[in-house]
Amino acid sequence: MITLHHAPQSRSFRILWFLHEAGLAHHVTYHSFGGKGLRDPAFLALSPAGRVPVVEVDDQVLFESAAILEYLVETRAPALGRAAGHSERGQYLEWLHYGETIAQHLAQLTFHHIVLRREDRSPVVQRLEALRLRRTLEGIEAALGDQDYILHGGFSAADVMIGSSTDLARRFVPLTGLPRVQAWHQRLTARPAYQAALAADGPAELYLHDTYGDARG
Ligand SMILES: N[C@@H](CCC(=O)N[C@@H](CS)C(=O)NCC(=O)O)C(=O)O
Repeated sequence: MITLHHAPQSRSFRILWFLHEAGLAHHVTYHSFGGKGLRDPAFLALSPAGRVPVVEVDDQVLFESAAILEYLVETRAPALGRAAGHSERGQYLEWLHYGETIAQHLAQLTFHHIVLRREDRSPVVQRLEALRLRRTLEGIEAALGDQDYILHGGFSAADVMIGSSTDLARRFVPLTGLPRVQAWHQRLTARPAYQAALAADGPAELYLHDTYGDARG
């Protein structure tokens, strides 16, 4: 049995969604960003920086979402990846890790719209990070071309990685002017596995509004 340490509306959704895509039996241990839970010594023993996701699998503990996805693809769901030697291997790895390029801006925007006290928030950071986040989505728009998914060969864990971050990005930047990203995002969120993961995400505690800042128009 795979155990996923998860917090709602966070990067661990990537793993939750993937587990449903791959049809892998799993147990979810829910954590909260409130309180000291993620800094508890017992949790720090699993995740050195006190972050989610963490996965317990095959008698090991794994952290870092892209590494976890790679491991699960390699050991249990090869059809959702591109193995070494595959013509799309390089692109697969690029987009798998691009999720963190998107997420770094999401983290800044989350701090400056939600987490920090109002007087500590920076409108400059809010504006700059929204522009930089938008730029990451423009990169996906250009790469999608006429494809249904980010790789020509079809749906993969790379779509899960960048799709999850794009889903959160909509809260800070509108997807207007990005028609391929919009269609791809709709395609992803209509997938039964995405919907099943959403139902298991747990109660929202971070993003209580649909949109913040620029995305409010
Ligand atoms: N690169 C890591 C980042 C993990 C990460 O920062 N997770 C956030 C949630 S999205 C977290 O656990 N934050 C808790 C904290 O900063 O205390 C990954 O992709 O797994």
